[in-house]
Amino acid sequence: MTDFAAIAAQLEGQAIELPSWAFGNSGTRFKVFATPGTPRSVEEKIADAATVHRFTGLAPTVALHIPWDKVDDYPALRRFAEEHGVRLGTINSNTFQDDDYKFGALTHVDPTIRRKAIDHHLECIEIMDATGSRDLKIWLADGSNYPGQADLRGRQDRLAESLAAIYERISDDQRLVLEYKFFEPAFYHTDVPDWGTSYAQVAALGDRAMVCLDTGHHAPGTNIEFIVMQLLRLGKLGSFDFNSRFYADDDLIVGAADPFQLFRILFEVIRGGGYGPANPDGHSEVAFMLDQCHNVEDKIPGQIRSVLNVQEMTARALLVDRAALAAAQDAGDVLGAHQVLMDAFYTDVRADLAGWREERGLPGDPMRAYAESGYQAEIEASRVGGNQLSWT
Ligand code: LRH
Ligand code: MN
Ligand code: MN
Repeated sequence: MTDFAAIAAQLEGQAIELPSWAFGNSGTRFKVFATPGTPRSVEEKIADAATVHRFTGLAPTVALHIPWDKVDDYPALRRFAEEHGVRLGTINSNTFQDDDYKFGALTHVDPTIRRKAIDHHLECIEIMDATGSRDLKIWLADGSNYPGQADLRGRQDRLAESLAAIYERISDDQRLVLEYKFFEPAFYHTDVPDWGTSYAQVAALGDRAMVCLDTGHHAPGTNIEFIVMQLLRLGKLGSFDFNSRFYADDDLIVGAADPFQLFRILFEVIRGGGYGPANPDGHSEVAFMLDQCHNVEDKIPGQIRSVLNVQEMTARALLVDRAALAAAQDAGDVLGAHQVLMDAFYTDVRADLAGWREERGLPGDPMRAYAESGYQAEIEASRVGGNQLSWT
């Protein structure tokens, strides 16, 4: 058996959730470039996400962001998704685009604003009930810009109270995941800046509250795989928002900026039992999601490239000879242990993965198959009237 054949079964059933907002137009604060064929409705975003799944077999669910993806009839949206071969996934709340939240949402000093923010989350949970979604993802823009502006401790206490009010409404088959980010839009302090704060807050809530790790939300040089290890060790790594960054929260294609970092992260997920149902030591399956924007490239191939990058690095991380690694580590063989890891990282799995896909009735080269499918030309020609959706 080749090395790849030995790990092939563990690739079965890998699922990477797509963000609906990746299909909308996005940009920087300088300019949003409109891409022809961009969806004009939530349904068109879901149809595009379903297309990514059809070409890769890797993306069976699509995350919604409320209110960006607000509709009148969620059961109908759920049916629409299922008819297109995908399911609705994580519901992302949004308390960062309302004037009332200028000085905070779940942490605000004014109880009426806090109540409004809590109620928004309760509405998200009702949507989850209708869509069949498991996860409520909370990311807060709460923070301050100037030392002295806010009572840091008071805000943390109010956050705990608000989260408890939301968690109370989460049902047994649902989870709350709290995402952290070290800066932006606030620049002096952020109320959930790091994994430790997110961990402290979710640990106080209960078993169904977990941490969401967005790979773009750390200071440069942060050892993200260490955080992955620690959260898995504590049983609190709920999900990933995958993307890559060169400078700040760039939201570029995962694995584009630093494929080796993606490999190291995935190795710790596997090592820590967080990877997939096929993992015999799996104690908690960590949700893989993308959180990306495609500002200058076409969005659907951008998403196809992204899920393929995750699959490729997962395969390489599965190839690590863990017995040899442990033996070298125990023997204090520094360079031997390092080499075991690097041997797996440098293994080119692309041809094997192409064969693996073909065996499953998928295109061996999904990027090429999409380019040749005519789908892009079709959406560019047909999506002409109405408003193309932007990220926000
Ligand atoms: C914040 C964030 C969070 C939001 C998304 C649009 O930077 O990563 O996950 O929901 O961007
Ligand atoms: Mn995110
Ligand atoms: Mn982000």
